[in-house]
Amino acid sequence: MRISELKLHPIAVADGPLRSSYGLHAPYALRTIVEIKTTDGITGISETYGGDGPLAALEAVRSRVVGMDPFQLASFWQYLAAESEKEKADTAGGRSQTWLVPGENPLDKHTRTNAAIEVACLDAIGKALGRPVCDLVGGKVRDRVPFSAYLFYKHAGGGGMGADARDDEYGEILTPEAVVRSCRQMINQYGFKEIKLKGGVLPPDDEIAAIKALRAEFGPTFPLRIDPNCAWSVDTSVRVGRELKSELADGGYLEDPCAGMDGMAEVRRRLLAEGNKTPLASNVATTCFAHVPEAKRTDGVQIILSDPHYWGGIRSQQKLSDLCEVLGLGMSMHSNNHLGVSLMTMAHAAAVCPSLTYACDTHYPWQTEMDEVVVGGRIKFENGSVVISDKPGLGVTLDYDQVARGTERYNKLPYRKRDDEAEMQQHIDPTWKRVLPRW
Ligand code: GKR
Ligand code: MG
Repeated sequence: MRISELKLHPIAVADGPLRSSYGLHAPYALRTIVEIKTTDGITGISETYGGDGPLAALEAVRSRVVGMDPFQLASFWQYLAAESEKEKADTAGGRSQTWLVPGENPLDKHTRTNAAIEVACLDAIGKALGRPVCDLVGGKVRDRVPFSAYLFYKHAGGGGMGADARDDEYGEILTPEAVVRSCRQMINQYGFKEIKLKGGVLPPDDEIAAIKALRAEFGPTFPLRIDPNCAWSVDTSVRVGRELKSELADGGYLEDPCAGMDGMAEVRRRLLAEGNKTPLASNVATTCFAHVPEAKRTDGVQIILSDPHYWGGIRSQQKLSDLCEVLGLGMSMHSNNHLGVSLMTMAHAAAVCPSLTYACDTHYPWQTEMDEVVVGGRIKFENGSVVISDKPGLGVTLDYDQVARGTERYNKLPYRKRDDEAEMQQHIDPTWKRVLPRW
């Protein structure tokens, strides 16, 4: 079996005006659907970040991918790793996501590209053999992958623009009452059993109040997390950790409260000194294998938030799971706006990682049926989990009409990258800047 064709479908997916410390989500999130065809007529698919950067990186490997045996994934990575080595000198700034969101960090380029090609190859192999992707890499350790209710502060609006605007399912969410209401709505619809609030948007006391309101409404059996994406200073992080000590206990965590591993390590030391064992999780300070030893050495991160899209793919995810087990670190999964192909990738990746013991993040509830590109429409959740079936590959195929609609939307857009700061200035406050720490 050889790869005979690589097709890249850039698409735009309606997205609501969600807030984070990065700024505001644009009316459309950008994604790329990757499709490979093999000489035996099999199609393999994957989904990755969108816009010019990720697309160019995929274009750059076209001649290496076409003609490749889809089983030869290790040598494909070897090739990309060598390319990455060559380019390293040109890249200023750190690898972390403190300033750059995933998809926009040039240092993620090779792991991101590897993941997109690896997953499409695994999907094709699975479809050729009639086996699910998880079976190709050792088999699943769980039949269902739990996801969490991922809550966001947001302005009114459901995403999209003009005649293509989506219904505003959740309405404006800027108060503790609205956070609780949106959570109830999401849990009723999807059955999630764990809750994460994207913070770093309102002053810390308002976000503390929101977490306390969630605890009051849902009780201690729903683990709670808050993630301000580095919006707080070390002092503020310690204060929030102190005030939310009981709410973040029992399966909860404090995620990337401040910028940098040293800051995270200081927060950890000061909380521990007070007898507060709330673990710190990160997808900002730790974004690649090279960050893991420092996370362990400094104790700045106790739970690594992986993501098959930029850690290198499903096999890298498994390596990370083993590493976390050896080092005594916890592991969960980060997300960005995505559709069903990514959801199934995340589910298969989580299903094969023994040490992934927390419910994974997903932005899926923020997207709608109108944008889904898989045949049969949106993936169903059962009691907050995605079921890993025996269907071949990722278990999904493309609805080409829907892909074409996504590409049509993409072609009409004036932007080709995610820029939450620019969106914030355009729609909310022309003077807004991403300042860290903000509080
Ligand atoms: O969608 O605004 C967002 C999130 O802030 C996302 O970009 C983050 O990467 O969900 C992510 C996180 O956990 O930090
Ligand atoms: Mg995070």
